[in-house]
Amino acid sequence: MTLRFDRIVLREIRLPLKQPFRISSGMVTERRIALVELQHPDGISGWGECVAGEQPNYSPETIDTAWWAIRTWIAPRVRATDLASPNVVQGLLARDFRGHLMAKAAVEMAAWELASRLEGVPLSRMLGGTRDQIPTGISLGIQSGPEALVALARAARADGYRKIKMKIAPGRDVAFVAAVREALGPSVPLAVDANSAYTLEDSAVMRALDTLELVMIEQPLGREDLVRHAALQQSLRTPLCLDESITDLERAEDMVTLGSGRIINIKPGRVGGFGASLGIHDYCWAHHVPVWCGGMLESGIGRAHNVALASLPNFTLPGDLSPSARYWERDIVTPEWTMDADGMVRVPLDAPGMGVTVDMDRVDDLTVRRDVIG
Ligand code: OSB
Ligand code: MG
Repeated sequence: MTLRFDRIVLREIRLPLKQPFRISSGMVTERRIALVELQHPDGISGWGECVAGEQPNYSPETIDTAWWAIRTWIAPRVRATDLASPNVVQGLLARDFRGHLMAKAAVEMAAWELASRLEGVPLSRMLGGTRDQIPTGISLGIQSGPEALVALARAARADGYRKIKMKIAPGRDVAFVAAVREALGPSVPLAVDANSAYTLEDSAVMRALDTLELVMIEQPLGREDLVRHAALQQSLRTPLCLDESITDLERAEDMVTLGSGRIINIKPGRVGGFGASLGIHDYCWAHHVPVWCGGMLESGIGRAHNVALASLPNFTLPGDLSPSARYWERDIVTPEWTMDADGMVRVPLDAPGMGVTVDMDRVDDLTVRRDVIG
């Protein structure tokens, strides 16, 4: 069946988090999530989720800029057109059209999901995935004090998580992370994520973190910065991992050329979708740079896309792919996402597409805005 979609339904849902999530640049208590449904003329839908937040504190995009971009520029380029494969969508959305990568990704990834349903294959396998389960890590938000963080880290370990990442900010860093290292012992994989809260002036903090045997320090410096990250990496034993700074394949190439980091957190929603993610994955594999799949507090739809991507062979570090119950009282897909006692999330391989069903009653209940294009 030809890949095409004549109608796009945009929905905004509000999904309250069980616990507020704080990073160095802001806090979220309720997610405002834009969902994309691409409708094929034969009645089959492909689903996507936009990872843009409510505030421009992680990237310049927000749910509202993404909504506008999808309506105004993205939909007219790809709707009601026969597409040779989902691979062409990235190119169609790139020509003379800068930025808006999260908005583009929501539609691009929905096109892949639709294509995998039309072809009758699991999304994971359409992307080139080879694994059937993914080792999973947790990302813990900034807490009021070291004791609170230690308690959460202990609980995460007991749940089976394979990696514990802690958000840090100036003043809430070394003492917090050292307390967790002390409490959990030397062999537990720990990481930190600064979301760009530091500068090269903070070398004392970085040197102290460097003694804590971390798997990585994620995005310590500015989101557009590769030069200073290279200088910092030179001075540390701990690998730097870049998240915000890697917006496309060329930025990944620059990271390797400059030595700005040794690991990449690929979030398909950040880089414009699966096409760019596959390019970054393959490049990193060829250059012996491990990658892992980060999260953006997605609902079960975004989670499905991330799990499918994380099944590719060079995703060798645990992904931030916590199960549904960690975030929500009730997710918007069935079955909900779960993790076993060994910290593994199963890749759904017994059905075409993303492998979970959108709970339309639940989505309807949560929808606060709806827009139909076409
Ligand atoms: O930097 O990885 C990040 C959430 C919001 C914004 C940025 C980040 C995060 C996370 C959440 O770490 C990970 C998850 O989805 O569980
Ligand atoms: Mg990050």
